[in-house]
Amino acid sequence: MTLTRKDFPQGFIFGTATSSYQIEGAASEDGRGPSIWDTFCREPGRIHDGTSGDVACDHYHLWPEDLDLLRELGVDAYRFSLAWPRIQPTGSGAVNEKGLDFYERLVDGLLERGIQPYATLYHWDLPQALQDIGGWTNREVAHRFAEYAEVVTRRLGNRVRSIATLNEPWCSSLLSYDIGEHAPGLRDRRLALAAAHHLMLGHGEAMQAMRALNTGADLGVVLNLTPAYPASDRPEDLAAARFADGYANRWFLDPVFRGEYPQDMWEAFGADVPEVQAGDLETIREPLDFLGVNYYTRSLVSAEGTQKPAQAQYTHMDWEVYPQGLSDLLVRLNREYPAVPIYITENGAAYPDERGSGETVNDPDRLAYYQAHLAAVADATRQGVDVRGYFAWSMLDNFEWAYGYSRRFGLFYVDYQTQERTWKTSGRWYQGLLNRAPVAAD
Ligand code: GBH
Repeated sequence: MTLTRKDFPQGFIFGTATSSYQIEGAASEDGRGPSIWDTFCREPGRIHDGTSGDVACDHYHLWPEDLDLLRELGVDAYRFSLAWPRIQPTGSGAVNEKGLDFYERLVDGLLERGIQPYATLYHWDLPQALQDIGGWTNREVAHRFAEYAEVVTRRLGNRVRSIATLNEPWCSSLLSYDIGEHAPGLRDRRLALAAAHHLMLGHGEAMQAMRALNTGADLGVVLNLTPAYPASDRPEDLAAARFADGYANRWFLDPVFRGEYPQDMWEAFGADVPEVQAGDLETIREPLDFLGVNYYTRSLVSAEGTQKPAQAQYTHMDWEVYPQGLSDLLVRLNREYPAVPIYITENGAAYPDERGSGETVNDPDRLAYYQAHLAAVADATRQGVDVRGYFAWSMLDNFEWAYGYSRRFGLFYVDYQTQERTWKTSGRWYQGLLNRAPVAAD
């Protein structure tokens, strides 16, 4: 069964996504201040291949060519993030106009090419100066974030189709302060839950500040959701799966949609729970125009720990390929939370692509991953879930955080020596789905 646009609702948006630190490079150009990822990458042992985003895909310079590739790909929309330290090098106060100008050129460049800009304000590159006062564990940073959101929205709000506040607050809090895999690399659950609360508070305050500007851009937040399945129906496995779901998903979904933390998790976290001030949860519950969902895999949980089914397929990240998890997740969101338009803001897979001698990089596994997950999205829409669009992660191979350049997610292969971009078969397939004839190179 070949997928076509007709399998999706009228007006469904197809796009692809990137983030600032992962592709831009130009880490100290035009007044950009240091971010926590610049710092983290310099700490020995943090990044598996010892690299950083200093150069990355050099998109800061190559953006016009990259936007031409997007046009050739035929996407309706492009999701990118803005680097806060380009716009406010120390995270507060005066605006660095050169930084904001870059994003203005990018947005105008997209519009000129008929591509709708979907902006994300925060994809993890916190100004280092704000980490120096405690980062997201400091409530003050939430207020700084709302000011930054206002600055960006004043300039670009009337030209972008959509603004997401945060990308994956789970990663910026629990993965960064509890698990310690991302910047700033701490292992302290109490700090992690404080960070999570202030991230969500910053999201809510930013929503309110942006709402007041009335620009017409859709406003929302992007969550990474990892559905947790119990390995069996033993009560202890069910309980473990419920905890995993609370830790990964409900800790963020419940405050945003219900204005409350999940009771079972609040009890399980005991003394580590955050300080919640009067009014915080009301702010966090500010109504959304959309929810962005990033989906990569599921978890299969038993009381003994996470299981890896032997029959399953795994990507280069060692994440199980489980497309059913995406349709299950969407149906569940629709059933358990208030209806809101949903975008799949990221979905994709890493595979160890090798650049051969041919014109195209052959990546059948990634292509199959996209086909299966897009079919799962189409299936969810037939079950009544209001999914408005899908963004493939990622447009380009890029700096994959703790994995450096050792993991490739792109529709386009990037040769980091030459910065040459090469089409992958998955990119050609996506182009075909989008129903534009391949354009001959000129
Ligand atoms: C996204 O994070 C990021 O937004 C993006 O920048 C990044 O490049 C992309 O994914 C690929 O990593 O960790 O084994 O328990 C996704 C982060 C991935 C975190 C799946 C939870 C669950 C599997 N999520 N992960 S596991």
